[in-house]
Amino acid sequence: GAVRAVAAVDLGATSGRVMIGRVGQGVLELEQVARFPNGPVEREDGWHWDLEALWGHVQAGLAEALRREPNIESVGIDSWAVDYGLLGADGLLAEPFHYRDDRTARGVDAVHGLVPFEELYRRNGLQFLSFNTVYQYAADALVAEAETSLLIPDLLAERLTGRRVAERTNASTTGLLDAHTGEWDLALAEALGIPSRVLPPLVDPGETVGLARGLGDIPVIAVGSHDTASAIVAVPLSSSNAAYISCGTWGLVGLEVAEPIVTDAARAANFTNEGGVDGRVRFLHNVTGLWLLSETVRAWSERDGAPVDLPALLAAAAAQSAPARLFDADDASLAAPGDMPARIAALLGMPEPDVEDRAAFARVIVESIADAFARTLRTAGELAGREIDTVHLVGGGALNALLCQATADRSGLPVLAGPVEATALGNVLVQTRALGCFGADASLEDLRARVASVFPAVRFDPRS
Ligand code: LRH
Repeated sequence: GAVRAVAAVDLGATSGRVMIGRVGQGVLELEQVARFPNGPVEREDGWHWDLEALWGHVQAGLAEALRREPNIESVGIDSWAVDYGLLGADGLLAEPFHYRDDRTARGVDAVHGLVPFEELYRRNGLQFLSFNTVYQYAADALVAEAETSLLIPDLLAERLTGRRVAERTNASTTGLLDAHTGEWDLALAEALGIPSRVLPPLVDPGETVGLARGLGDIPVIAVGSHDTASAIVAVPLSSSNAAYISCGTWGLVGLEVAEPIVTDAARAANFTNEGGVDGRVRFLHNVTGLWLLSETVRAWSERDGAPVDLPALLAAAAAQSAPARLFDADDASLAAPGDMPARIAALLGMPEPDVEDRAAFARVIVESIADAFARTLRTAGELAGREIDTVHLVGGGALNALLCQATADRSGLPVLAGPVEATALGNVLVQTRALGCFGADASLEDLRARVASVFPAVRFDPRS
């Protein structure tokens, strides 16, 4: 049959992109149409996202995609989780906050004062992250004035279609979705003083949200709008003993399971049960990922007054010997934007590196991330009662051979790297499945088999 085309908008915490996805007999490809930087912007009241800039890039990117490929049949949008915009009758009430803004600390105390974490976990299945939407709401006085609250991809879909909905995989990261039923936990919202009117009707990946008015009325199709949910669609998992690491700003390390695991042990290990496409559960833990490298390079570039080249730095890091000392990549002091080299040096108990020692320092960062990945893989296997035999590492981190090899070495497991653009691929696959490209009842396994056949993985075997 003919090759069909869709547009995928994929917004990450450090960059966004608009892609054309093409699917046909033996064809599964992405064409990047636009790529633009993203990041926290500091305002008087804290760290925000420049939503209007993102919206401008999304509109321009989609217009260019349609110019290049007039046959595009639909649009799907995904982004990082948890962040939201509050809407009144006339649109946004305020610029969305960045989840790394520390106002959420107040929200944590307020929420746990009303509902203890043990009970929250039983209900929503979410690991404790101080920025889960529920904590942000508790620190946000404007919630009381809002008509509705939309997570970032839903907010952009609303601008395209006028429809206000909550896509379910991303809604699962708010803390207000019942992990067992997949519906809003209205009793929990009420206990926390969150008005139920701000929680919009839920839609599932594959459903049409509405028609994009400025784009010739092509449909906006809900995808796994949580970027990690889309990424996991495109992980070519070969068996239930295969684990994944979706590695960008964060390293999301875990397994796909059929039912939430909300045991005391899972809670103590801070494992999450996020909603996946087709009702699958993403049982995983957030490990701080490439954020540590991107913030370090940002700090050095500011200090030098000239950009530090990350690929060159990583090449030099690979030539260093393996470090004796590591730091805990999950340490809370590394969460906020700021002087990352100074904070890491403080954790290591050593002075900040001179320019000539930067490669060795980058090596410590990469090995520390890999060490956290390896520990988390072991814990995931134990908690789920699975003998993990393979690790799929997808996302931008798959380009980092040093990280892939270190993860193999430290976990003792083969690492299969790629696809790099798993998130955009997952976005495209869910749209094109909804359009009927894979037959009426194609499963995730069918989609993953297609990924495996078109994107061969790069294999890293553990060295002793
Ligand atoms: C990765 C991600 C992750 C969330 C975090 C906020 O981009 O969506 O899954 O925990 O950002």
